[in-house]
Order: sequence, then structure tokens, then C-alpha cells
Amino acid sequence: MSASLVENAPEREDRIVPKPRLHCFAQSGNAYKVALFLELAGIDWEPVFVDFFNKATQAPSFRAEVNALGEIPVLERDGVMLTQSGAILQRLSDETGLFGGRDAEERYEILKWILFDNHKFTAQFATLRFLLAFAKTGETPVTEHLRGRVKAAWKLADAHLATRPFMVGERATIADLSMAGYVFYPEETGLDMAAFPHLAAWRDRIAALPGWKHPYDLMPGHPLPA
Ligand SMILES: N[C@@H](CCC(=O)N[C@@H](CS)C(=O)NCC(=O)O)C(=O)O
Repeated sequence: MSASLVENAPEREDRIVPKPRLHCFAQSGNAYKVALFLELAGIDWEPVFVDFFNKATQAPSFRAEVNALGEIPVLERDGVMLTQSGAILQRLSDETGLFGGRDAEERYEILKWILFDNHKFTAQFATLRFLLAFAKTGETPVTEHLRGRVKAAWKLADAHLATRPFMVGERATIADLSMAGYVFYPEETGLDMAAFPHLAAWRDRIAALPGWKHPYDLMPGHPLPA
């Protein structure tokens, strides 16, 4: 290669960086958390469909090449695979300056609610919905237990939202985007958010954010084949 060609080679910053690819499927509220951030932030992204219901996340190639944890979401950027919705949201917020905390106190509050979401708010609901709507187990002691846990988590969030519009501060943050993962899905779970009016009003405020889209309009794979 001639010296002049090397000199004219674009710097790393100048070269065309491929758009982020979100490995996802429509029914994944965990993936929706990241898709919603990307959409609200106006970031140009593309979905990569993962056939979760046909065990794609369990395939050795998925574990080797995409996510050793065997989970969705994965945000692929320039060949780098980012995993865990909470960590991805934090990174995207840090990089864009959007939906983050304004000071250290807010940042710790946001982290607190993301952990609450992953452990209590999303986890129990997602499992209940999976069992009833997709695994079609019908009512069992497990679904009854999970429904009780969801109600407890919803009650806590409802009480918190009685005096504020969003989980932290006066505006939406990644804590809200994380907790919004599963609140828009229509599948029957035997739960009615109307009984938690502050939580229901918060959900409406999320849906009113400029650029908001329903998970089934953002990610591929809906409806499921019969
Ligand atoms: N805490 C993880 C949870 C991710 C998760 O459970 N994803 C589901 C799909 S919604 C999954 O891929 N599950 C596969 C498995 O657990 O084997 C996150 O927030 O990213």
C-alpha cells in the first residue's frame, strides 16, 4: 500500500459505523426496554429476529456467538455484543445523555428501581405471562404464587407513583423504560392494572412520550404462527 493511501485512510471516528442491531423478538419485554430507548432517542437501529419459541437462544451457536447467557436482548454494535437490559440502558443513557440521572442521588435511585424491576417487577410478571399465554399451563399453584408476587410489586410501584409522575424525578428515565418492558402486552394474566390507578396513569404517561411505539409495532415475530 502506498504511503499516500495510508495517509488518506479514514480515522476510526470517520468511518461508517454500522447501525446498532437489536437481537430481539416481539414478545420479549426485556428486549422492548432497549428497543424503546433506541426509538425514543431517535437512534437508527435494526432488529434481528431471534426465534425464541423454537429454542434459538439455547442453540450452541447463539451461546457461542451472541450471548453465553442464552438471553435476549443483545445489542450488537460494530460486532460487540452487549447484554442485560439494565446494563445496556445505562450505557445508552451515558452515551447519549438521555433518560439518565441529573446527579449522583438520582443515578443511584435509577439503579435501585432497575434492580427492583429486574428482580420483582418484570421477572414475576414475565414468568406468569409466559406460563399462561405461551406455555399454556393453565392455572397452577405456581401461577397463583406469581400473581401474588406481581400484585405486591405493582402495589409498591403504585404507592411510589402516587406522588410523582415518573419513578425518579419529574421526567422519564431509564428506570421507567426498564419497568415499562411488560406493561403494554395484551395477553391475559388474570391481572388488571386498573386496580392500581397511579401505575395505570404512569403507563399512560409512558405511552404519551414522543416517539413511543407498542412492542408489537417495534420488534419482529408478532403474531406467533398458529
Ligand atoms: N435480566 C435480563 C433478563 C433477560 C431475559 O430473561 N430474557 C428472556 C427473553 S424475554 C430470555 O432470553 N430467556 C431465555 C432463558 O432465560 O433461557 C435482562 O434484563 O436482559
